[in-house]
Amino acid sequence: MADKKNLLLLFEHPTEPVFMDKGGNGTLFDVPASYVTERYSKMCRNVQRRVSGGFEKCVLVKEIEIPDLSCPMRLGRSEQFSHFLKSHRQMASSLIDVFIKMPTVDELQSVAVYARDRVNPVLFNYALSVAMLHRPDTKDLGLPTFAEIFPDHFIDSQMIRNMREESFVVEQTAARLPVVNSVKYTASDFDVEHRLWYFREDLGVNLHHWHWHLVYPIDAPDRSIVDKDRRGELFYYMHQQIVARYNAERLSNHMARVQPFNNLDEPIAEGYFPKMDSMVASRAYPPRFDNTRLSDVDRPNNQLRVGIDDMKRWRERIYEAIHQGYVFDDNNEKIALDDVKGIDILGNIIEASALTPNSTLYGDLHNKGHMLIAYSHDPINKHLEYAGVMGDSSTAMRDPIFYKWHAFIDNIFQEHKRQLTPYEKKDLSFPDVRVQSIEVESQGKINRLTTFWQESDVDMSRGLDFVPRGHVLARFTHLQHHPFSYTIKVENSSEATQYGYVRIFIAPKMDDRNNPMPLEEQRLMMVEMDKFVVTMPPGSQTITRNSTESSVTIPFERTFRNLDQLEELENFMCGCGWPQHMLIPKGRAEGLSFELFVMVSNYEDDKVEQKAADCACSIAASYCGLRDRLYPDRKSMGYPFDRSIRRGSEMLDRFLTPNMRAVEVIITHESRTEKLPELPARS
Ligand code: CUO
Repeated sequence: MADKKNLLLLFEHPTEPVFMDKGGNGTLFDVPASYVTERYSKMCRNVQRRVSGGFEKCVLVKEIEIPDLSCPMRLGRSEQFSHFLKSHRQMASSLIDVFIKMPTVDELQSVAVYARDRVNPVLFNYALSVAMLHRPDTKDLGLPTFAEIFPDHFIDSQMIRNMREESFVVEQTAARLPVVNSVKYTASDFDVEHRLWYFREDLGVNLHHWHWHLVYPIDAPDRSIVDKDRRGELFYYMHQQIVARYNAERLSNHMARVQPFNNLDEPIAEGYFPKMDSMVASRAYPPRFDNTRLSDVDRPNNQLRVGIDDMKRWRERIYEAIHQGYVFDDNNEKIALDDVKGIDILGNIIEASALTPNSTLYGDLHNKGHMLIAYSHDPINKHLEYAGVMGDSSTAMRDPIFYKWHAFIDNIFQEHKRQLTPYEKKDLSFPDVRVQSIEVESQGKINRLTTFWQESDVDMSRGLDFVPRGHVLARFTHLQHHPFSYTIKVENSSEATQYGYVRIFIAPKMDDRNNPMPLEEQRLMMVEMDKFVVTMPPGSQTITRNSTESSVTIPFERTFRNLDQLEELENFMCGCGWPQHMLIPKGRAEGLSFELFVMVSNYEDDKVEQKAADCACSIAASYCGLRDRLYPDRKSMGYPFDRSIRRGSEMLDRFLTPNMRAVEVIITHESRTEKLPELPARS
């Protein structure tokens, strides 16, 4: 019986032949001769002897009858894979199906070894990841972070070159120096949008987005892989939160909120030059020049044909459905867009996932939008160029247009939310429970938070192909904040113990013109910080909670980590989650005013009956849900700010019921970098 952990080795060194050593300790797959590709069939054993320097561990690979892989093999090994492309999703689905149907880990390992050198490496990674995540016998494995396997999706080409040089020249791993990621390398200060480099190009932010789309595939061979609890709603909410967070960063940088990309005929003012080379495609990610206009895309090689008229038609039909309050399914039956399920249905329609009730009528608005933008530099493949960064979930968030695009998408969702009856006081109150006070404390200061820059390292060695083995660290500079804690004083004036759901949000106090922000605007900028259950015996009590416990984030070590130090039980869904180091906005040097909002709602009304967790992973549920379980909150995502505000509560203080409280918090940015300790001199 194969050790299932060996499957993880198949992710490493993704473009090297499968028979090369893996795991950094000379582990070799004993590949059956019939599995070796023709190119290497005669030299495989010699190469193994040469590269391994006497291998320490040999993984036996069972020879089986290989299922038909012709569908996933249609995508060339050095082409670019995108899950936003339907044709690529079909290929991935077919491979996921093969992997999932293998009856044992032995057979899964066998077919994966065979497929690895024959299908596109990124497609292989995606399909094997999805399959392992959903197979009962592999889902407890902690998969390697995508950035460690495909560093080219996260760092500039200069850095990859420097890491290769370091690996090649410095034989002793301990003597290798980290390769430093240049800060602010994608544009000059002449580009105003570049002030947001630290958000758009952050490793953890991009990893979160890639991971989310892996956990929630658009399409899969088995509907249950796509049909997760409130999946459409989570698509809406997670992306709405990204836009809200981005807007808080824009205000921190004295910039107006992002303008939605409403007019598809209008040129895209913001260009983006990624300065990254794809290791798989051996090509640079194409740039997009300032003021590029979208054009109809017709790329037969990608089986992609979509016009701007298609997009407008889909958008109008979706708006019409929202205003009518129902959509039509494939059988022309009406499905109501009601208060509870409406947003979930719309999420599946707009994204559009395989759960859309009618893809003919409502099309594929969001995914095709990504591809229209991603191919705007070469819409008819005249220059044989690949997609720009918008074509891939691991790179899309680098580009300023991502936020304009998703602000446009969010506007559609918000139009639906505006049709719903605003929450009345009775929908928001929790009788007998009063929040008496709230404060945050950090470094001995009350209601003052501080951000700064920090350096951190990630070992990228397993993603570097065709170079000598051993650790190679990439050093990133990223935003960081001092940890903080909330202190919430609550009074339960009833005579029974009550259970509360504490919901914490933060939003800027003033708008881009420095005017106090009406709640109807501010609610769209409310960023979820945490959500947790508390037990409240009768009387007053003090609740404390640390920022590191947030239900939105994954711990810092999950982003900047060393694979070797991971606990084995860490599970894959835990990789999904907003990075802890980006929990709060940057703020300003002189301080920027935010409102911290706390609500304690009645957990008896909010709780969801569900089976007990079968794994330790229950973090970051707010944006990522819980694996194999229901979303742990019966309320609509974003509650209580997901609907228009009731009349008479135009500003936050008038919205508050006794079970809510808000306090001003100032976020100050210190422009200093917390460096890592000095490194030993190179020997
Ligand atoms: Cu996550 Cu547009 O869906 O990027």
